[in-house]
Amino acid sequence: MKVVITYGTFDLFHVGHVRLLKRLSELGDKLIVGISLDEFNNLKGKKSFFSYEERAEIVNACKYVDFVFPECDWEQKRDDIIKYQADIFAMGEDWEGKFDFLNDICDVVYLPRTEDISTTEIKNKLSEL
Ligand code: C2G
Repeated sequence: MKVVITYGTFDLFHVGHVRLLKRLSELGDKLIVGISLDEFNNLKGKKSFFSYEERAEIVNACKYVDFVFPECDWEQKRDDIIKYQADIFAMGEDWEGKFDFLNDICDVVYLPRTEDISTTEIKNKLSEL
């Protein structure tokens, strides 16, 4: 059973998120996703439109995802990988290199992002309506 782990805010769930989760699910047998708590988003300098609970419910409803859990801080990844026995840690390539320090306990993979869509762009376009 190959377990893939990833993390994100996943606010205003869009095709960029779906396509990434689909590709991640194809890397293994089980995909687990850490969803950023609202408090952690504040640390990331992000304010999400949907609450943690709503974002977790939406991502958990995605057919490519097997399990979601809270992402509370930057430091929990190593413990999570061990706790969930993850074989692959994967993120979109905007994080390229940022998590290579985890490669002593799992494979670290960065996948191409989907161009021309992001939560920020959606918010900007909506504000112009
Ligand atoms: N993503 C993507 N294509 C897009 C937008 C996002 O592939 N057009 C990917 C990102 O690369 C990331 C995932 O979708 O791997 C989630 O993106 P965000 O919700 O923006 O997550 P982020 O704020 O980057 O939080 O500890 C890691 C952080 O929690 C990641």
